Amino acid sequence: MVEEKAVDQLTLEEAKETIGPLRDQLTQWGKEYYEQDKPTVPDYVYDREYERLVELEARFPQLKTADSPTQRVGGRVTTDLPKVPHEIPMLSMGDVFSLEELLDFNTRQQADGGSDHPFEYNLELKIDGLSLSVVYENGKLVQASTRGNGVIGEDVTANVKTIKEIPQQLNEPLSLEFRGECYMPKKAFAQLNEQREEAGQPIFANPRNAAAGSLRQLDPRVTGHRQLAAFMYYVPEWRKLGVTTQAEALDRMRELGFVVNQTNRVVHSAAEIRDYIDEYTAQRDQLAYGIDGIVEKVNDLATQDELGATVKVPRWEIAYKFPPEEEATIVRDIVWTVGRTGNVTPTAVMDPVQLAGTTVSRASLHNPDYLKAKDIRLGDTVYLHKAGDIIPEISRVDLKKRPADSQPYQIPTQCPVCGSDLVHLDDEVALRCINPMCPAQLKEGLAHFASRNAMNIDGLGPKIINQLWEKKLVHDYADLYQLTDDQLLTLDKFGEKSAANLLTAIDNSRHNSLERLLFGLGIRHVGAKAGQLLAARFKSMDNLMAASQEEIASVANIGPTIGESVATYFANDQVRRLVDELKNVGVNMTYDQPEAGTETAESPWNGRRVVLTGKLVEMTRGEAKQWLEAHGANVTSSVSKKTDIVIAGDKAGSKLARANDLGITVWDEARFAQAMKEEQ
Ligand code: 1X8
Repeated sequence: MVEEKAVDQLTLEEAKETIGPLRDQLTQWGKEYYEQDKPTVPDYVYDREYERLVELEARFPQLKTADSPTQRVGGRVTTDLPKVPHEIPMLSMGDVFSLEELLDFNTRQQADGGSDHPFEYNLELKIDGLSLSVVYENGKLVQASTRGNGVIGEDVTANVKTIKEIPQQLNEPLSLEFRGECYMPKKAFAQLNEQREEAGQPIFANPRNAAAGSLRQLDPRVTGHRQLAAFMYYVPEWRKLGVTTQAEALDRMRELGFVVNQTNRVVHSAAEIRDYIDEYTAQRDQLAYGIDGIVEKVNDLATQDELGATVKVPRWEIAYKFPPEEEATIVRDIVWTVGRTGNVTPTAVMDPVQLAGTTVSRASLHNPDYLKAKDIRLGDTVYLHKAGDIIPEISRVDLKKRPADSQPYQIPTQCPVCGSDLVHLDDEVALRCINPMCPAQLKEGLAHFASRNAMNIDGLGPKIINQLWEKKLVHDYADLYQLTDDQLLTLDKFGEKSAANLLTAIDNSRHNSLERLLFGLGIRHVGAKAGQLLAARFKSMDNLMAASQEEIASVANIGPTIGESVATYFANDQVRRLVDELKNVGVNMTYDQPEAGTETAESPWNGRRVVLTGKLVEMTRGEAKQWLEAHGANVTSSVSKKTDIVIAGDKAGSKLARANDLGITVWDEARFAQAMKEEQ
């Protein structure tokens, strides 16, 4: 074979001739590898040719096609990167949302630090990107890693070498770690999304996600084309730099060859802090990169060390987060969806608007009380913001723009899916459909049954369940175990291989230990932890079904609420029939081995002590508790030094105050919702 010409030597004509066959070859190899599990070439051959295609497409974007193997989501480009431990943990930062809170923080910080005068602060912009650690030996870049969970990050050395702001060689032969923020400039982000949209690829929600996605590529060439940038801002071992203040550390980093943001300012008073915040709040949209707040650091580095850190965050720095952006739009519809537990929730559907980097057209209205309290009506002009910069929420109605013929919105009295009467149970704000055979609930229930912490049926996600449901192939959990190859082949994009894989996954789940089934059934209040406790105590489904409410309630950590719920559940004839059917199709009904912790071992929540306080809007405290426990957390009722995280909703009172006194990490609901999303 003739030696291949380097991509940068090719003419457009030559590129045209090579790119088609190359794409076909890679597609074929990809199929063999991913779908048939039968690769016909070694990985390095695939990788080499794949890289050639990436290069070709980068040099001749006009030759790029939507069906190119490089456009596939998932696949090789997003597989796991090697892990690296951080010798000095990469902490996150506490945050405040107003100048008042910031000044309160400063007063407390000064008192805690035993200082009789206000600290000098260095103010910096909070860049909307992801934290990066870079390690140099004798002035040479040897390792770069992401924050990961703060203790273990991902090795992104090869990718970071493509970022021109990060020198591979420092101007001095230092051996030291530096930290900063990797980000994607606004322009690069807009261009990237434009390209992706044209190529039919999913677009990135915001520059932060784009930067994270680009930095975590397996192929550094892909990263290289993403125009990432970085600002450095921290030296954990500052003494080795010969500096005494944060402002000096920034200057030294610049001398060493890093790009350091020039906007930092040393300040001494509340007035100066306010001015800085005001200036950058106003300039924010004009900057070439996204910022989501201001970082305030005690300028004197020795004082920083004295202040130290709580379990999670340094005491010497804090983030002031900008108030969320607001956009006006019009409510066109309110749609109601039925969840697994029969909870019927309203969602406002609005004219799409751009909000903090994404297009938004829907916002949850949570429950009828919320809707009534805000008096949101069809045709209303409303203001949207993003809670915690993530979840779209209606902040208020513009009454001046309300149409003259507007009517209060009528809350439905019938289930939108099955038509049965809706009820408001005592002590609940939620509207519920209590028909246990409501199709919406059954469908959601199937998804829960198959989910990772329940029966763990790999490949059986909501989309496939939806198809199985629409084709009337399954009605209840037991039907899953009767599915055949022929039936699965009728589903979209299902071939022999995927059908066989799914059948195997379903078949394997028959042998799960009892606790998974108990959780999977979706009995109210029975999370993964309660399932585990009940399975361990009763050993078999028959024993549990024969137990009285009191016996169940008396199990340690179970209590009367779960006791009543479980007893009521198993007293139902339909439930008993379902259990019989599950037995008949061979689902294991006994407790096998203590599985405690194994399935949740990887969750960052495992073993964490969490306290919930205040009123949550997106979910009930019970649901939050259930989720946390399913992910291995210990949810306790009082705040102590041992508490890891306090999740505080609206009107949180003494527990929140105590958490603040003890310096415990406090999350708002949006932050928690984000963490839940990350765990999905
Ligand atoms: C995060 C960030 C910091 C700074 C800027 N942007 C960020 N996203 C800064 O210090 N200038 S510090 C930080 C953290 O400690 N997690």
